[in-house]
Amino acid sequence: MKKVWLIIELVILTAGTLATAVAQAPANVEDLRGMLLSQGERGYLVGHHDDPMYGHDWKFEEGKSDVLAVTGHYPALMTFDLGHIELGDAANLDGVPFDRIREEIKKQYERGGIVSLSWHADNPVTGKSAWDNSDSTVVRQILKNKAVRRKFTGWLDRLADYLLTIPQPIVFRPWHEHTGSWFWWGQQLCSKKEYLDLWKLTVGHLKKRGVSNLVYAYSPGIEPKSTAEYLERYPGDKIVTLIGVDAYHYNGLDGTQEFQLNLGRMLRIMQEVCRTHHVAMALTECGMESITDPHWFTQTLAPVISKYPLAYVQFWRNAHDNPTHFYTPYPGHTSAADFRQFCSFPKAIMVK
Ligand code: BMA
Repeated sequence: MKKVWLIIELVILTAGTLATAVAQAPANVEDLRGMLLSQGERGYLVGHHDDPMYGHDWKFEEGKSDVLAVTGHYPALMTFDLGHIELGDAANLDGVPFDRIREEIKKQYERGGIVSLSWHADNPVTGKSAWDNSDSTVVRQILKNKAVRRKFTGWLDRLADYLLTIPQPIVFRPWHEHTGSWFWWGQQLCSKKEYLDLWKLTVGHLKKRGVSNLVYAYSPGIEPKSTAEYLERYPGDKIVTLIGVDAYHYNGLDGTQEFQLNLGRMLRIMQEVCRTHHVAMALTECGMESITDPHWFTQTLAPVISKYPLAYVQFWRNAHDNPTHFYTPYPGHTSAADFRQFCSFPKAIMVK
């Protein structure tokens, strides 16, 4: 009998949690800001990059999602990347058409969810990718060299043209992981002032072009060791609404302790920042590639994040063309049951 009640209770709890997911998507940028700032008290939106675009072994199938297939629900946050919008391309750096991103944003808000966009912009000096860190004068040249500045503001115009076609309020997360030095805007590639001026140029230009549907996210990597280091290149509360961290679990089971220590330190730092700044906090990217630990979500990640008021937890993408590059399980994967459990925790928010 007891067992039966326990099962019924669990079913009610699970159904209740999932049914009370985000009831209504924010209608405008003020709603989104308000939602993010108070979201942490209610629980974290579960997020997945490129979720409805492709998965472990499929691509562009209407309504499909690996998260949906495993949990029965869509993630409440979907994230997409605008890399190559600056080139005037029809599809982004991972082959996802920008028209399709616009359509999926609309669908996600109809479900009651939200969207965040990142931008792996190419290197405007060398013409290579965002990861081309061969030249440490790129940001300076954007700011000081007339020809490069003209080229770059042209890129911002293309970004603005696209954003102006999106009516929904969006979390925009440019110049991310800048505390590392793998992107052309990274720590060793520009000075503090140059980095901050890059932000100002970006935000100012988009505003000038009439883009008014963005709240901005600041998302360092796990390099900062203190609040001061975390805030070293912080653009300020007037620009930023949400602070985060991009934290990945490397080295399989051997890397568990290191991941938990790094993530724990970053979350403590971010909570400290939230005490003195009017911002929300989130895990802006995370995951364990290939999820070789079948209990990673409930036993490695959950214990570290459980006591923090995170607005969202965003898992990276499940590539369709690289069988080991995935961060949420697909049906049949050894971590599927664990992820399902993680997504049914009372604090985890999904959408129908
Ligand atoms: C990286 C990898 C790449 C991808 C890039 C931009 O982390 O997933 O395969 O091209 O992000 O989305």
